[in-house]
Amino acid sequence: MISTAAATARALADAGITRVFGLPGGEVLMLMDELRRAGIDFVLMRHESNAGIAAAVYGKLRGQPGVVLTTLGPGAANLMLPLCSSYLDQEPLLAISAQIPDDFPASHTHQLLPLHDVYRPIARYVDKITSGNVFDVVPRALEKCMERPFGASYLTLSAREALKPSVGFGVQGSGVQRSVKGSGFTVQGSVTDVRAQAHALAAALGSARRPLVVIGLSIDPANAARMRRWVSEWNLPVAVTPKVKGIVDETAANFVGVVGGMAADGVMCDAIAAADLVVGLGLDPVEVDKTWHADRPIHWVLESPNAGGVVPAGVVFVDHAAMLDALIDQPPPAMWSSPFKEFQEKRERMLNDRAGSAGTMWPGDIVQALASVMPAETIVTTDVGSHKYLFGQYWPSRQPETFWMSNGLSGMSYGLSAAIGAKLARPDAPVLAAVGDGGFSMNAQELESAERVGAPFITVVLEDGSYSLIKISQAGKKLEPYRTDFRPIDTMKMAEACGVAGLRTSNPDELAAAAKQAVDRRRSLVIAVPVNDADYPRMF
Ligand SMILES: Cc1ncc(C[n+]2csc(CCOP(=O)(O)OP(=O)(O)O)c2C)c(N)n1
Repeated sequence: MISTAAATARALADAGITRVFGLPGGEVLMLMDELRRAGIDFVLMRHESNAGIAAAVYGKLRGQPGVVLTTLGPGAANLMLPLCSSYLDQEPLLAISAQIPDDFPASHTHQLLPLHDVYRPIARYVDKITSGNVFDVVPRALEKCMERPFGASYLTLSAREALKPSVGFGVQGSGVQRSVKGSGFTVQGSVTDVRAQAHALAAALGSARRPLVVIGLSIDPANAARMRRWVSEWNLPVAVTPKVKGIVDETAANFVGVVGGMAADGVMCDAIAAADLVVGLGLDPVEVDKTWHADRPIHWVLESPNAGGVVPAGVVFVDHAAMLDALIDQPPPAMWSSPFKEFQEKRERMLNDRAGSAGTMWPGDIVQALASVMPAETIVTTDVGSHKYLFGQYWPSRQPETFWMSNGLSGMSYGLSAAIGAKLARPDAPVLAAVGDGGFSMNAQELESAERVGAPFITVVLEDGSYSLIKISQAGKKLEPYRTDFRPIDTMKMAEACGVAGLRTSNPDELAAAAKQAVDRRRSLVIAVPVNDADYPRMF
Protein backbone atom coordinates (compact mmCIF):
# COMPACT_ATOMS: atom_id res chain seq x y z
CA MET A 1 0.00 0.00 0.00
CA ILE A 2 1.26 3.48 -0.76
CA SER A 3 0.73 6.69 1.17
CA THR A 4 -1.97 9.20 0.31
CA ALA A 5 0.78 11.62 -0.74
CA ALA A 6 2.20 8.99 -3.09
CA ALA A 7 -1.27 8.20 -4.43
CA THR A 8 -1.89 11.91 -5.08
CA ALA A 9 1.36 12.16 -7.01
CA ARG A 10 0.45 9.02 -8.92
CA ALA A 11 -2.99 10.35 -9.79
CA LEU A 12 -1.43 13.54 -11.13
CA ALA A 13 1.19 11.63 -13.11
CA ASP A 14 -1.47 9.28 -14.50
CA ALA A 15 -3.32 12.35 -15.79
CA GLY A 16 -0.25 13.50 -17.69
CA ILE A 17 0.91 16.18 -15.26
CA THR A 18 4.67 16.51 -15.53
CA ARG A 19 5.27 19.79 -13.70
CA VAL A 20 3.86 21.30 -10.52
CA PHE A 21 4.64 24.91 -9.66
CA GLY A 22 4.84 26.21 -6.14
CA LEU A 23 6.58 27.23 -2.97
CA PRO A 24 6.68 24.74 -0.11
CA GLY A 25 6.08 24.70 3.61
CA GLY A 26 6.76 21.85 6.03
CA GLU A 27 3.25 20.48 5.59
CA VAL A 28 3.63 19.65 1.89
CA LEU A 29 7.09 18.09 1.96
CA MET A 30 5.80 14.52 1.78
CA LEU A 31 3.72 15.33 -1.29
CA MET A 32 6.62 17.21 -2.89
CA ASP A 33 8.87 14.22 -2.37
CA GLU A 34 6.28 11.91 -3.86
CA LEU A 35 5.93 14.21 -6.85
CA ARG A 36 9.67 13.87 -7.38
CA ARG A 37 9.44 10.08 -7.13
CA ALA A 38 6.57 10.07 -9.61
CA GLY A 39 8.71 11.97 -12.12
CA ILE A 40 6.85 15.26 -11.70
CA ASP A 41 9.17 18.25 -11.65
CA PHE A 42 8.54 20.82 -8.92
CA VAL A 43 9.07 24.31 -10.34
CA LEU A 44 10.15 26.27 -7.29
CA MET A 45 9.12 29.91 -7.41
CA ARG A 46 9.41 32.86 -5.04
CA HIS A 47 5.76 33.66 -4.45
CA GLU A 48 2.75 31.38 -4.58
CA SER A 49 0.80 33.93 -6.57
CA ASN A 50 3.43 33.91 -9.31
CA ALA A 51 3.61 30.11 -9.21
CA GLY A 52 -0.15 29.90 -9.78
CA ILE A 53 -0.08 32.29 -12.73
CA ALA A 54 2.88 30.47 -14.30
CA ALA A 55 1.17 27.11 -13.77
CA ALA A 56 -2.10 28.24 -15.38
CA VAL A 57 -0.38 29.59 -18.50
CA TYR A 58 1.82 26.50 -18.70
CA GLY A 59 -1.24 24.28 -18.42
CA LYS A 60 -3.38 26.13 -20.94
CA LEU A 61 -0.61 26.07 -23.51
CA ARG A 62 -0.29 22.31 -23.02
CA GLY A 63 -4.04 21.70 -23.15
CA GLN A 64 -4.25 20.49 -19.57
CA PRO A 65 -4.67 22.09 -16.13
CA GLY A 66 -1.70 23.81 -14.58
CA VAL A 67 -1.00 22.61 -11.05
CA VAL A 68 0.24 24.76 -8.17
CA LEU A 69 1.16 23.46 -4.72
CA THR A 70 1.45 25.57 -1.57
CA THR A 71 1.62 25.16 2.12
CA LEU A 72 -1.35 25.87 4.38
CA GLY A 73 -2.34 29.24 5.90
CA PRO A 74 -0.28 32.02 4.32
CA GLY A 75 0.84 29.97 1.32
CA ALA A 76 -2.75 29.01 0.61
CA ALA A 77 -3.88 32.61 1.12
CA ASN A 78 -1.40 33.72 -1.53
CA LEU A 79 -3.38 31.68 -4.07
CA MET A 80 -6.19 34.23 -4.19
CA LEU A 81 -4.80 36.09 -7.21
CA PRO A 82 -4.12 33.09 -9.47
CA LEU A 83 -7.42 31.44 -8.57
CA CYS A 84 -9.27 34.67 -9.39
CA SER A 85 -7.25 34.95 -12.57
CA SER A 86 -8.17 31.40 -13.54
CA TYR A 87 -11.84 32.18 -12.84
CA LEU A 88 -12.03 35.38 -14.88
CA ASP A 89 -9.40 34.70 -17.54
CA GLN A 90 -10.45 31.14 -18.40
CA GLU A 91 -7.12 29.54 -17.49
CA PRO A 92 -7.27 25.97 -16.14
CA LEU A 93 -5.64 25.68 -12.73
CA LEU A 94 -5.63 23.05 -10.01
CA ALA A 95 -4.38 24.46 -6.71
CA ILE A 96 -3.45 22.12 -3.91
CA SER A 97 -2.49 23.33 -0.48
CA ALA A 98 -1.93 21.81 2.90
CA GLN A 99 -4.45 22.26 5.70
CA ILE A 100 -4.57 21.64 9.44
CA PRO A 101 -5.65 18.02 10.04
CA ASP A 102 -9.32 17.58 10.94
CA ASP A 103 -8.43 15.69 14.10
CA PHE A 104 -6.29 18.45 15.60
CA PRO A 105 -7.83 19.84 18.80
CA ALA A 106 -10.31 22.68 18.29
CA SER A 107 -7.98 24.92 20.31
CA HIS A 108 -5.42 24.68 17.48
CA THR A 109 -6.02 27.83 15.48
CA HIS A 110 -2.44 28.53 14.37
CA GLN A 111 -2.45 29.00 10.56
CA LEU A 112 -5.98 27.68 10.39
CA LEU A 113 -8.07 29.39 7.72
CA PRO A 114 -11.47 28.34 6.31
CA LEU A 115 -9.82 27.73 2.95
CA HIS A 116 -12.65 25.81 1.33
CA ASP A 117 -15.09 28.58 2.22
CA VAL A 118 -12.67 31.21 0.95
CA TYR A 119 -12.16 29.61 -2.45
CA ARG A 120 -15.54 27.96 -3.06
CA PRO A 121 -17.07 31.02 -4.80
CA ILE A 122 -14.32 31.15 -7.42
CA ALA A 123 -13.19 27.54 -7.75
CA ARG A 124 -15.70 25.26 -9.44
CA TYR A 125 -14.56 22.25 -7.51
CA VAL A 126 -13.34 22.28 -3.92
CA ASP A 127 -12.56 19.18 -1.92
CA LYS A 128 -10.34 17.56 0.63
CA ILE A 129 -8.01 14.77 -0.39
CA THR A 130 -8.30 11.85 2.01
CA SER A 131 -6.74 8.41 2.14
CA GLY A 132 -9.96 6.99 0.70
CA ASN A 133 -10.75 9.36 -2.16
CA VAL A 134 -7.51 10.24 -3.99
CA PHE A 135 -8.26 8.46 -7.23
CA ASP A 136 -11.71 9.96 -7.34
CA VAL A 137 -11.02 13.51 -6.20
CA VAL A 138 -7.77 14.29 -8.02
CA PRO A 139 -8.93 13.25 -11.52
CA ARG A 140 -12.27 14.96 -10.96
CA ALA A 141 -10.58 18.19 -9.87
CA LEU A 142 -8.42 18.09 -12.99
CA GLU A 143 -11.36 17.39 -15.26
CA LYS A 144 -13.40 20.22 -13.77
CA CYS A 145 -10.65 22.70 -14.66
CA MET A 146 -11.00 21.70 -18.31
CA GLU A 147 -14.74 22.15 -18.53
CA ARG A 148 -15.47 25.25 -20.57
CA PRO A 149 -15.09 27.96 -19.56
CA PHE A 150 -11.79 26.73 -18.17
CA GLY A 151 -11.42 27.48 -14.49
CA ALA A 152 -10.01 26.47 -11.15
CA SER A 153 -10.23 23.56 -8.76
CA TYR A 154 -8.96 23.72 -5.22
CA LEU A 155 -7.90 20.76 -3.06
CA THR A 156 -6.40 20.48 0.39
CA LEU A 157 -4.33 17.66 1.83
CA SER A 158 -3.22 17.71 5.43
CA ALA A 159 0.26 16.54 6.33
CA ARG A 160 -1.24 13.87 8.59
CA GLU A 161 -3.57 12.55 5.87
CA ALA A 162 -0.68 12.56 3.40
CA LEU A 163 1.08 9.88 5.47
CA LYS A 164 -1.87 7.53 5.76
CA PRO A 165 -2.03 4.50 3.47
CA SER A 166 -4.18 5.24 0.45
CA VAL A 167 -7.18 2.94 0.60
CA GLY A 168 -8.22 3.31 -3.03
CA PHE A 169 -4.84 2.54 -4.54
CA GLY A 170 -4.87 -0.51 -6.82
CA VAL A 171 -8.61 -0.22 -7.34
CA GLN A 172 -8.90 2.79 -9.61
CA GLY A 173 -5.38 4.14 -9.70
CA SER A 174 -1.92 3.14 -10.87
CA GLY A 175 -1.66 3.16 -14.58
CA VAL A 176 -5.28 4.09 -15.19
CA GLN A 177 -4.85 7.04 -17.52
CA ARG A 178 -7.68 9.54 -17.33
CA SER A 179 -7.06 12.19 -19.89
CA VAL A 180 -7.64 15.72 -18.68
CA LYS A 181 -7.48 17.25 -22.14
CA GLY A 182 -10.54 18.46 -23.94
CA SER A 183 -13.67 19.87 -22.45
CA GLY A 184 -16.61 18.49 -20.58
CA PHE A 185 -19.34 20.74 -21.89
CA THR A 186 -22.15 19.38 -24.02
CA VAL A 187 -23.18 21.31 -27.09
CA GLN A 188 -26.88 22.08 -27.09
CA GLY A 189 -28.24 21.32 -30.53
CA SER A 190 -27.93 18.80 -33.32
CA VAL A 191 -26.08 18.84 -36.64
CA THR A 192 -29.19 20.33 -38.25
CA ASP A 193 -29.06 23.15 -35.74
CA VAL A 194 -25.49 23.89 -36.79
CA ARG A 195 -26.55 24.17 -40.44
CA ALA A 196 -29.55 26.27 -39.48
CA GLN A 197 -27.38 28.56 -37.38
CA ALA A 198 -24.79 28.82 -40.16
CA HIS A 199 -27.51 29.74 -42.66
CA ALA A 200 -28.99 32.30 -40.28
CA LEU A 201 -25.59 33.91 -39.77
CA ALA A 202 -24.82 33.88 -43.50
CA ALA A 203 -28.20 35.49 -44.19
CA ALA A 204 -27.59 38.18 -41.57
CA LEU A 205 -24.15 38.85 -43.03
CA GLY A 206 -25.59 38.89 -46.54
CA SER A 207 -27.73 41.88 -45.72
CA ALA A 208 -25.05 43.70 -43.72
CA ARG A 209 -23.02 46.43 -45.36
CA ARG A 210 -20.60 46.85 -42.49
CA PRO A 211 -20.36 43.61 -40.47
CA LEU A 212 -17.71 43.06 -37.84
CA VAL A 213 -16.77 39.65 -36.50
CA VAL A 214 -15.43 39.98 -32.96
CA ILE A 215 -13.59 36.88 -31.77
CA GLY A 216 -13.23 36.40 -28.03
CA LEU A 217 -11.73 34.34 -25.28
CA SER A 218 -14.18 31.45 -25.56
CA ILE A 219 -12.88 30.32 -28.95
CA ASP A 220 -10.74 27.21 -28.84
CA PRO A 221 -7.39 27.92 -30.56
CA ALA A 222 -7.77 24.52 -32.22
CA ASN A 223 -10.28 26.32 -34.47
CA ALA A 224 -7.74 28.92 -35.62
CA ALA A 225 -7.22 27.41 -39.09
CA ARG A 226 -11.00 27.25 -39.74
CA MET A 227 -11.46 30.73 -38.35
CA ARG A 228 -8.74 32.14 -40.60
CA ARG A 229 -10.12 30.37 -43.64
CA TRP A 230 -13.62 31.65 -43.06
CA VAL A 231 -12.73 35.31 -42.51
CA SER A 232 -10.23 35.36 -45.36
CA GLU A 233 -12.39 33.48 -47.93
CA TRP A 234 -15.34 35.73 -47.14
CA ASN A 235 -13.11 38.78 -46.73
CA LEU A 236 -14.84 39.57 -43.46
CA PRO A 237 -13.74 42.49 -41.28
CA VAL A 238 -12.50 40.96 -38.04
CA ALA A 239 -11.54 42.18 -34.59
CA VAL A 240 -10.34 40.23 -31.55
CA THR A 241 -10.23 40.67 -27.82
CA PRO A 242 -6.70 40.78 -26.35
CA LYS A 243 -6.61 37.27 -24.97
CA VAL A 244 -7.18 35.69 -28.37
CA LYS A 245 -4.70 37.84 -30.23
CA GLY A 246 -3.14 35.71 -32.93
CA ILE A 247 -6.24 33.58 -33.60
CA VAL A 248 -6.26 35.53 -36.89
CA ASP A 249 -3.29 37.16 -38.57
CA GLU A 250 -3.24 40.77 -37.38
CA THR A 251 -1.14 41.86 -40.33
CA ALA A 252 -3.92 40.86 -42.75
CA ALA A 253 -5.88 43.60 -44.55
CA ASN A 254 -9.24 42.57 -43.05
CA PHE A 255 -7.98 42.93 -39.46
CA VAL A 256 -9.72 45.91 -37.88
CA GLY A 257 -8.17 45.92 -34.40
CA VAL A 258 -8.38 44.79 -30.80
CA VAL A 259 -11.49 45.52 -28.75
CA GLY A 260 -11.63 45.37 -24.98
CA GLY A 261 -10.16 48.49 -23.46
CA MET A 262 -6.74 48.65 -25.11
CA ALA A 263 -5.07 51.66 -26.77
CA ALA A 264 -7.17 53.35 -29.45
CA ASP A 265 -10.23 52.10 -27.60
CA GLY A 266 -12.28 55.10 -28.70
CA VAL A 267 -11.59 54.18 -32.32
CA MET A 268 -12.54 50.59 -31.70
CA CYS A 269 -15.73 51.54 -29.87
CA ASP A 270 -16.60 53.85 -32.76
CA ALA A 271 -15.97 50.99 -35.18
CA ILE A 272 -18.35 48.77 -33.22
CA ALA A 273 -20.93 51.53 -33.16
CA ALA A 274 -20.56 51.94 -36.92
CA ALA A 275 -21.02 48.23 -37.61
CA ASP A 276 -24.49 47.22 -38.74
CA LEU A 277 -23.89 43.64 -37.56
CA VAL A 278 -21.60 42.55 -34.71
CA VAL A 279 -20.92 38.82 -34.64
CA GLY A 280 -19.64 37.73 -31.23
CA LEU A 281 -17.78 34.53 -31.99
CA GLY A 282 -16.63 33.15 -28.66
CA LEU A 283 -16.89 36.71 -27.41
CA ASP A 284 -16.61 36.86 -23.63
CA PRO A 285 -17.46 40.33 -22.28
CA VAL A 286 -15.28 39.58 -19.26
CA GLU A 287 -12.55 41.23 -21.32
CA VAL A 288 -14.57 44.34 -22.11
CA ASP A 289 -14.61 47.23 -19.65
CA LYS A 290 -17.36 49.12 -21.50
CA THR A 291 -21.01 48.15 -21.85
CA TRP A 292 -21.53 48.08 -25.62
CA HIS A 293 -21.97 44.32 -25.47
CA ALA A 294 -25.06 44.88 -23.31
CA ASP A 295 -26.33 47.96 -25.13
CA ARG A 296 -26.36 46.77 -28.71
CA PRO A 297 -27.56 43.60 -30.41
CA ILE A 298 -24.88 40.98 -30.94
CA HIS A 299 -25.21 37.90 -33.09
CA TRP A 300 -23.70 35.47 -30.59
CA VAL A 301 -21.93 32.32 -31.72
CA LEU A 302 -20.98 30.58 -28.48
CA GLU A 303 -20.21 26.97 -27.76
CA SER A 304 -19.97 27.25 -23.99
CA PRO A 305 -20.79 29.61 -21.13
CA ASN A 306 -18.52 32.58 -20.66
CA ALA A 307 -16.37 33.29 -17.60
CA GLY A 308 -18.33 33.02 -14.39
CA GLY A 309 -20.84 30.75 -16.16
CA VAL A 310 -22.53 33.73 -17.85
CA VAL A 311 -24.66 32.99 -20.93
CA PRO A 312 -26.19 35.89 -22.90
CA ALA A 313 -29.98 35.72 -23.06
CA GLY A 314 -31.41 33.49 -25.76
CA VAL A 315 -28.10 31.91 -26.78
CA VAL A 316 -28.17 28.32 -28.00
CA PHE A 317 -24.70 26.81 -27.94
CA VAL A 318 -23.23 25.59 -31.17
CA ASP A 319 -20.06 23.67 -31.86
CA HIS A 320 -17.63 26.23 -33.27
CA ALA A 321 -15.74 23.77 -35.47
CA ALA A 322 -18.94 22.45 -37.07
CA MET A 323 -20.32 25.95 -37.44
CA LEU A 324 -17.17 27.26 -39.12
CA ASP A 325 -17.08 24.22 -41.43
CA ALA A 326 -20.68 24.87 -42.38
CA LEU A 327 -19.92 28.52 -43.07
CA ILE A 328 -16.84 27.77 -45.16
CA ASP A 329 -18.96 25.38 -47.24
CA GLN A 330 -21.07 28.30 -48.44
CA PRO A 331 -20.07 31.02 -50.86
CA PRO A 332 -19.64 34.50 -49.35
CA PRO A 333 -23.13 36.02 -49.02
CA ALA A 334 -21.85 39.49 -49.96
CA MET A 335 -18.73 41.39 -50.99
CA TRP A 336 -17.31 43.92 -48.57
CA SER A 337 -14.52 46.20 -49.59
CA SER A 338 -12.78 47.49 -46.47
CA PRO A 339 -15.84 48.98 -44.74
CA PHE A 340 -13.73 49.86 -41.70
CA LYS A 341 -10.90 51.52 -43.60
CA GLU A 342 -11.27 54.88 -41.84
CA PHE A 343 -11.05 53.20 -38.42
CA GLN A 344 -8.08 51.06 -39.45
CA GLU A 345 -6.25 54.15 -40.69
CA LYS A 346 -7.04 56.12 -37.55
CA ARG A 347 -5.83 53.25 -35.39
CA GLU A 348 -2.58 53.14 -37.36
CA ARG A 349 -2.11 56.91 -37.18
CA MET A 350 -2.34 56.85 -33.38
CA LEU A 351 0.56 54.42 -33.25
CA ASN A 352 2.74 56.71 -35.28
CA ASP A 353 1.68 60.08 -33.91
CA ARG A 354 5.05 60.56 -32.23
CA ALA A 355 5.61 63.05 -29.44
CA GLY A 356 9.08 64.45 -29.05
CA SER A 357 9.96 63.69 -25.44
CA ALA A 358 13.67 64.04 -24.81
CA GLY A 359 15.48 60.98 -23.50
CA THR A 360 12.49 58.67 -23.76
CA MET A 361 11.19 56.44 -26.50
CA TRP A 362 7.81 56.95 -28.14
CA PRO A 363 5.80 53.95 -26.84
CA GLY A 364 4.71 53.04 -30.37
CA ASP A 365 8.35 52.74 -31.41
CA ILE A 366 9.00 50.16 -28.70
CA VAL A 367 6.37 47.85 -30.15
CA GLN A 368 7.47 48.42 -33.72
CA ALA A 369 11.17 47.95 -32.99
CA LEU A 370 10.54 44.66 -31.19
CA ALA A 371 8.02 43.41 -33.77
CA SER A 372 10.57 44.04 -36.52
CA VAL A 373 12.96 41.43 -35.10
CA MET A 374 10.97 38.96 -33.05
CA PRO A 375 9.87 35.85 -34.99
CA ALA A 376 6.16 35.29 -35.65
CA GLU A 377 6.04 32.43 -33.14
CA THR A 378 7.21 34.69 -30.30
CA ILE A 379 4.98 34.46 -27.25
CA VAL A 380 4.34 37.90 -25.80
CA THR A 381 3.12 38.36 -22.24
CA THR A 382 2.21 41.70 -20.71
CA ASP A 383 1.65 42.98 -17.24
CA VAL A 384 -1.20 45.37 -16.44
CA GLY A 385 -1.02 49.11 -17.03
CA SER A 386 -0.56 51.54 -19.90
CA HIS A 387 2.02 49.26 -21.51
CA LYS A 388 -0.63 46.51 -21.68
CA TYR A 389 -2.94 48.82 -23.61
CA LEU A 390 -0.09 49.58 -25.98
CA PHE A 391 0.99 45.99 -26.65
CA GLY A 392 -2.59 44.70 -26.52
CA GLN A 393 -3.63 46.94 -29.40
CA TYR A 394 -0.47 47.21 -31.44
CA TRP A 395 1.59 44.05 -31.08
CA PRO A 396 1.03 42.40 -34.49
CA SER A 397 0.17 38.86 -33.38
CA ARG A 398 0.48 36.39 -36.19
CA GLN A 399 -0.01 32.98 -34.62
CA PRO A 400 -2.57 31.56 -32.17
CA GLU A 401 -1.76 31.35 -28.46
CA THR A 402 1.13 33.77 -28.76
CA PHE A 403 -0.27 36.59 -26.62
CA TRP A 404 -0.96 36.37 -22.90
CA MET A 405 -2.31 39.02 -20.58
CA SER A 406 -4.53 39.23 -17.55
CA ASN A 407 -7.62 40.93 -18.93
CA GLY A 408 -10.65 39.45 -17.23
CA LEU A 409 -9.09 40.06 -13.84
CA SER A 410 -6.48 42.55 -15.06
CA GLY A 411 -4.16 41.74 -12.19
CA MET A 412 -0.71 43.27 -12.02
CA SER A 413 2.26 40.88 -11.70
CA TYR A 414 0.95 38.57 -14.42
CA GLY A 415 3.54 39.30 -17.10
CA LEU A 416 6.73 37.81 -15.70
CA SER A 417 5.03 34.77 -14.22
CA ALA A 418 3.13 34.11 -17.44
CA ALA A 419 6.42 34.30 -19.35
CA ILE A 420 7.92 31.55 -17.18
CA GLY A 421 4.91 29.29 -17.72
CA ALA A 422 4.91 30.00 -21.45
CA LYS A 423 8.63 29.33 -21.88
CA LEU A 424 8.45 26.03 -20.01
CA ALA A 425 5.46 24.98 -22.12
CA ARG A 426 7.00 26.07 -25.43
CA PRO A 427 10.79 25.89 -24.96
CA ASP A 428 11.46 26.49 -28.66
CA ALA A 429 9.44 29.71 -28.92
CA PRO A 430 11.06 33.01 -28.01
CA VAL A 431 9.19 34.66 -25.14
CA LEU A 432 8.94 38.40 -24.54
CA ALA A 433 7.46 39.92 -21.38
CA ALA A 434 6.44 43.58 -21.62
CA VAL A 435 5.96 45.05 -18.16
CA GLY A 436 5.71 48.42 -16.44
CA ASP A 437 8.21 49.48 -13.80
CA GLY A 438 5.42 49.24 -11.20
CA GLY A 439 4.54 45.68 -12.08
CA PHE A 440 8.20 44.71 -12.47
CA SER A 441 8.85 45.70 -8.87
CA MET A 442 6.06 43.35 -7.76
CA ASN A 443 7.81 40.19 -8.86
CA ALA A 444 11.16 40.85 -10.54
CA GLN A 445 12.64 38.22 -8.22
CA GLU A 446 11.10 35.56 -10.45
CA LEU A 447 13.86 36.32 -12.95
CA GLU A 448 16.02 34.16 -10.72
CA SER A 449 13.40 31.39 -10.84
CA ALA A 450 13.33 31.62 -14.62
CA GLU A 451 17.10 31.31 -14.90
CA ARG A 452 17.23 28.45 -12.42
CA VAL A 453 14.52 26.39 -14.12
CA GLY A 454 15.88 27.00 -17.61
CA ALA A 455 13.23 29.37 -18.93
CA PRO A 456 15.11 32.24 -20.58
CA PHE A 457 13.07 35.12 -21.98
CA ILE A 458 13.33 38.81 -22.76
CA THR A 459 11.79 41.30 -20.35
CA VAL A 460 11.15 44.82 -21.57
CA VAL A 461 10.50 47.18 -18.68
CA LEU A 462 8.78 50.40 -19.72
CA GLU A 463 10.13 52.85 -17.15
CA ASP A 464 8.00 55.89 -16.47
CA GLY A 465 8.40 56.19 -12.70
CA SER A 466 4.68 55.91 -12.15
CA TYR A 467 1.61 53.77 -12.03
CA SER A 468 0.88 55.58 -15.22
CA LEU A 469 -2.49 54.07 -16.07
CA ILE A 470 -3.78 55.18 -12.68
CA LYS A 471 -2.16 58.56 -13.04
CA ILE A 472 -3.93 58.96 -16.38
CA SER A 473 -7.16 57.95 -14.71
CA GLN A 474 -6.56 60.61 -12.02
CA ALA A 475 -6.15 63.22 -14.72
CA GLY A 476 -9.29 61.96 -16.46
CA LYS A 477 -11.21 62.54 -13.23
CA LYS A 478 -9.64 66.00 -12.98
CA LEU A 479 -7.78 65.02 -9.82
CA GLU A 480 -4.32 66.19 -8.81
CA PRO A 481 -1.58 63.65 -9.53
CA TYR A 482 -1.36 62.20 -6.04
CA ARG A 483 0.78 59.25 -4.92
CA THR A 484 0.94 57.63 -8.32
CA ASP A 485 4.63 58.43 -8.92
CA PHE A 486 7.50 56.55 -7.37
CA ARG A 487 11.26 56.81 -7.34
CA PRO A 488 13.24 54.60 -9.69
CA ILE A 489 14.52 51.23 -8.62
CA ASP A 490 17.45 50.39 -10.85
CA THR A 491 15.99 47.87 -13.29
CA MET A 492 19.39 46.72 -14.52
CA LYS A 493 20.70 46.15 -11.02
CA MET A 494 17.56 44.18 -10.19
CA ALA A 495 18.13 42.04 -13.27
CA GLU A 496 21.78 41.57 -12.46
CA ALA A 497 20.96 40.70 -8.85
CA CYS A 498 18.88 37.84 -10.24
CA GLY A 499 21.67 36.68 -12.55
CA VAL A 500 20.23 38.19 -15.72
CA ALA A 501 21.97 40.70 -17.97
CA GLY A 502 20.37 44.12 -18.21
CA LEU A 503 20.61 47.06 -20.54
CA ARG A 504 18.93 50.44 -20.82
CA THR A 505 18.22 52.11 -24.13
CA SER A 506 16.24 54.98 -25.59
CA ASN A 507 17.08 54.02 -29.14
CA PRO A 508 14.67 51.83 -31.17
CA ASP A 509 17.49 50.33 -33.29
CA GLU A 510 19.49 49.42 -30.22
CA LEU A 511 16.37 47.91 -28.65
CA ALA A 512 15.71 45.79 -31.74
CA ALA A 513 19.34 44.67 -32.01
CA ALA A 514 19.52 43.70 -28.33
CA ALA A 515 16.28 41.74 -28.53
CA LYS A 516 17.42 39.94 -31.66
CA GLN A 517 20.73 39.00 -30.12
CA ALA A 518 19.03 37.63 -26.99
CA VAL A 519 16.66 35.54 -29.16
CA ASP A 520 19.52 34.24 -31.32
CA ARG A 521 21.56 33.32 -28.26
CA ARG A 522 18.53 31.94 -26.38
CA ARG A 523 19.48 34.07 -23.40
CA SER A 524 17.50 36.02 -20.85
CA LEU A 525 17.81 39.77 -21.10
CA VAL A 526 16.14 42.63 -19.28
CA ILE A 527 15.84 45.79 -21.37
CA ALA A 528 14.87 48.98 -19.57
CA VAL A 529 13.23 51.51 -21.86
CA PRO A 530 12.51 54.97 -20.45
CA VAL A 531 9.11 56.27 -21.55
CA ASN A 532 7.22 59.44 -20.76
CA ASP A 533 3.89 58.64 -19.15
CA ALA A 534 2.49 61.80 -20.73
CA ASP A 535 2.86 60.13 -24.15
CA TYR A 536 0.38 57.36 -23.48
CA PRO A 537 -2.85 59.38 -23.51
CA ARG A 538 -2.19 60.32 -27.15
CA MET A 539 -2.69 56.65 -27.97
CA PHE A 540 -5.66 55.96 -25.69
C1 LIG B 1 -2.73 43.64 -8.36
C2 LIG B 1 -3.21 44.96 -8.90
N1 LIG B 1 -3.08 46.06 -8.14
C3 LIG B 1 -3.47 47.26 -8.61
C4 LIG B 1 -4.04 47.36 -9.85
C5 LIG B 1 -4.50 48.71 -10.38
N2 LIG B 1 -3.59 49.12 -11.46
C6 LIG B 1 -3.89 48.91 -12.76
S1 LIG B 1 -2.74 49.46 -13.79
C7 LIG B 1 -1.79 50.03 -12.53
C8 LIG B 1 -0.49 50.73 -12.81
C9 LIG B 1 0.56 49.81 -13.26
O1 LIG B 1 1.79 50.52 -13.26
P1 LIG B 1 3.03 49.97 -14.08
O2 LIG B 1 3.23 48.54 -13.81
O3 LIG B 1 4.19 50.85 -13.83
O4 LIG B 1 2.53 50.10 -15.56
P2 LIG B 1 2.19 51.40 -16.39
O5 LIG B 1 0.75 51.72 -16.17
O6 LIG B 1 3.06 52.52 -15.89
O7 LIG B 1 2.47 51.02 -17.80
C10 LIG B 1 -2.40 49.78 -11.30
C11 LIG B 1 -1.83 50.18 -10.00
C12 LIG B 1 -4.18 46.16 -10.59
N3 LIG B 1 -4.74 46.14 -11.79
N4 LIG B 1 -3.72 45.00 -10.11
